[in-house]
Amino acid sequence: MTDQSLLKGLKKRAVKVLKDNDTGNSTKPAPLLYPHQWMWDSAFIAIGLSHIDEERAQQEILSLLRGQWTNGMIPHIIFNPHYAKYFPNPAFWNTPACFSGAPKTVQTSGITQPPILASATYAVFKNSSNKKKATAFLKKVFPALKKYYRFFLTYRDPIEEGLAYIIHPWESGLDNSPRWDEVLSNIKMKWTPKYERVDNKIISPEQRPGGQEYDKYTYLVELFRDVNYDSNRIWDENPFIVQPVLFNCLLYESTQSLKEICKILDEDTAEIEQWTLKIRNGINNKLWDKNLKMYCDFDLKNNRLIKKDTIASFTPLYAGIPSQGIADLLVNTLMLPTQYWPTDGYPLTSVSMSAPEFDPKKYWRGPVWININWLMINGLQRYAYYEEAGRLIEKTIDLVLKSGFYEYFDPFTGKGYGSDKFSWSASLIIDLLETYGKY
Ligand code: 2M8
Repeated sequence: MTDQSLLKGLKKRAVKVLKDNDTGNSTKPAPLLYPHQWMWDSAFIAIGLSHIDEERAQQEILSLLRGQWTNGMIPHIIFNPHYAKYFPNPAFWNTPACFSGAPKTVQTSGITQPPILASATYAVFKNSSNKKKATAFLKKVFPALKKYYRFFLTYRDPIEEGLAYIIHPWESGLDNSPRWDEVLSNIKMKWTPKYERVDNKIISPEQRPGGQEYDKYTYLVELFRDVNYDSNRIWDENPFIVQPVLFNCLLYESTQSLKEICKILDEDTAEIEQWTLKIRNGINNKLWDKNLKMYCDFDLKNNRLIKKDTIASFTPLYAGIPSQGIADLLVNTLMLPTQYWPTDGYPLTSVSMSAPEFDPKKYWRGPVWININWLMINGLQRYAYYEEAGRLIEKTIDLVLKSGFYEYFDPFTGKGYGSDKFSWSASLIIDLLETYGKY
């Protein structure tokens, strides 16, 4: 067990990262690399903030809702007009000119991100000591939240399978994952986008996605802009339409949280309960591969399962989707020293160490991420793997004690990569320290 004074110091430093990245109403994910407000980052950030400043945690979520489109979508970036250096910038997305339902008061991107927001909102409520104020906060955000989740069932599940699809790797949150390699390499671009990257001037290019991937990312944004962000045309014309397991597990768990929020507010739960049932069946019926004994993503354009050994396949544990028997199988694989839990290093790798694509340095292709460890700690607890969850908490805390609040980490050496002072790393460490205080 780690020395208590070390942990106190760690918490202080984590709080400072969040304070330094605070831009007023919201928290940027990182000082230079990500200078705006990001959707799932802010959800993770609100969870950590809820332990240190309840009102500020609520504010983080309220700030995100400013960006909501009239169709219910909450965009993955809300731009801060004071920071210019990020690509693609607001002019590139050009959302208000292309889509009349985009907000007029803030500039946003035109895609969303993994929908963990309702679960974060519920956590903010549960962690609050002033329940009266926290209930008023829930009342305020509930209509927008419900509209956001209805967006997925309405616009992102046209064939009614109970599975939301994503339209861009950036929507997955796991942007450069090997899961998208084949879909991306099959995209025949009708033009070559012209643009200038900023990210690889701030961070060493070996830790960031390559030029070919960025061309495809940019090409897809141009395509959405050209069809005015119209859902039907994107469904017809976009070569990247994928139903990811991580995304749908967070969607599922959030509908459960939304149901709990309904109970607190005395709202009807019938519609939400239907969503929950549909999504659970969708994940178990379509994304579980019986032969491989693995949860996969589904590529709707090429009509096939994406069978890649990455950590996303284990996220159904977080949402409580698998039976105990299947959970036992998943946990067994997760802990193998040849797969996600290196013997002398730091778990969990984001891609299996046995996969040909595994790269311990590159963004979403092998390094350890704190948000993923946090999801898996919750998943292990959910299936009563308390000892394993405890070991993962200790290893995660050791990692940031050794290297600081980096964006991602080398699973063998613990070296930090990407941006230093990364907000969700700090925020989720605060949550782990507060929730599992004995560590
Ligand atoms: C990364 O994604 C952004 C694009 O959205 C980028 O690379 O510029 C991902 O790790 C994503 O999951 C994260 O939300 C974002 C901000 O931390 O950075």
